[in-house]
Amino acid sequence: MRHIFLVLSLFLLVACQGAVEETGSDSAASAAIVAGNGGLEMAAATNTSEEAPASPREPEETEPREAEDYGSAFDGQTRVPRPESTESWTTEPVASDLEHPWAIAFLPDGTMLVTERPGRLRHVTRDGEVSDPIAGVPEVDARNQGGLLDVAVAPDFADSRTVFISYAEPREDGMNTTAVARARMSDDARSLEELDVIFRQYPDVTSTGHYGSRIVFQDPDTIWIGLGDRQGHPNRLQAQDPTNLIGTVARIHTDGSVPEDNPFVGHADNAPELWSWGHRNIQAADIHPETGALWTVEHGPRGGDELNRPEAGKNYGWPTISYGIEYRGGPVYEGQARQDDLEQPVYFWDPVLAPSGMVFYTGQAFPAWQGDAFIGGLRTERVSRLIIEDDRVVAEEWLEIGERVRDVVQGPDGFIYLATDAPNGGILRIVPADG
Ligand SMILES: [Ca+2]
Repeated sequence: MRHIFLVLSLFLLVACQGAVEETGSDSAASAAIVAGNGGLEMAAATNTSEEAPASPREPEETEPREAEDYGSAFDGQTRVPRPESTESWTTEPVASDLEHPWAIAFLPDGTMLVTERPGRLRHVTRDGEVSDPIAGVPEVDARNQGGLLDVAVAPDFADSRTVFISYAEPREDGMNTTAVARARMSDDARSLEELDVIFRQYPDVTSTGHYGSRIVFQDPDTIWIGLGDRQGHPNRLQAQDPTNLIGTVARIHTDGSVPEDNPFVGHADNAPELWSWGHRNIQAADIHPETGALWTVEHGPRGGDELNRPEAGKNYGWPTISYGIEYRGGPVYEGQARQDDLEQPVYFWDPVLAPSGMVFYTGQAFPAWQGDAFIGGLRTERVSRLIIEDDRVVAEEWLEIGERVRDVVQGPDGFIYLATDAPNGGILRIVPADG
């Protein structure tokens, strides 16, 4: 009886942690209220450069840190100054009535594919007209953080009509995993054809959190997949075990095969798909437009969200080291933020963003933003703009959106498109403000 009680308590603890983490709130109920506020009726967020701060070298962040004692490993690893000037911008609605949209991907004709977490993929026109659900999406485990997650369009889509989706896949015995499937989009964009599951994180676990799952292309034949630690003790301890794919970045070819130059190919028991390890929950990733390097952003513990530039075969430390504290309070295991043989993040947020979605901006609509990283915030309801020089963050600006931001992508028009996370969410875009 006592055993059952303990198991139940642990389950409830983990479940509550999942609900709290993405809101950064002590109350899951208040999160539901905030989420219910979504929709397009809210006034558009606007900022103009005339409102530039009086003291431009002050950090934008003024809230106290969760773990002040941890300091940082180098200057500029957290709370960098805000930039001195910015573009004038505003937001405008593109599409509405989407249930927890998770990802946006543009097709070559300027229309979009959008996932809704409960398990629907939709086609959205440039005018914001939303299609019926596209047929052929596999069954998903849509409990808690799970469901249909990322969508990515192959660089050769114009010829191949190939798309990729990631999702929480139900497995045997009540378990699940993060899967990636490749499919052909029918000519009328109404159904997925020839669907093939090319990747599964292993092992399967019993959890409904930390699926990660952003897909990015290194080249037309190779993708990186940012994964999660499947949340809570003991799952997350496996992020320090390189024989599995818990808490990793995986790298595979688009046919599902393993690239021969992956760091652990031929290394005894280590997972051949593994690119980097020791990650907590990667929900944002993009390729740097000049260096071609992979950058990722992961949900950390309370005060430990991280920006990383994952390199082949390296260990990014979770949960052995981390900034921040447990969501329930108290240190993460030994309470260490640094260790010589483990990698430091390029940057971390304390307090957290609850990050999701990332793009390096290369468009013409905002010339002053070219080369900067834009990262979505769920808890913070903002987009964080990072100015990066020589692989270090030198300035951070907050674009206050006023809705939970789940994905951030650049449109072919150079505008920045956002998926807003709510039961009645939608797509917004950031456009230049008049004048
Ligand atoms: Ca780390």
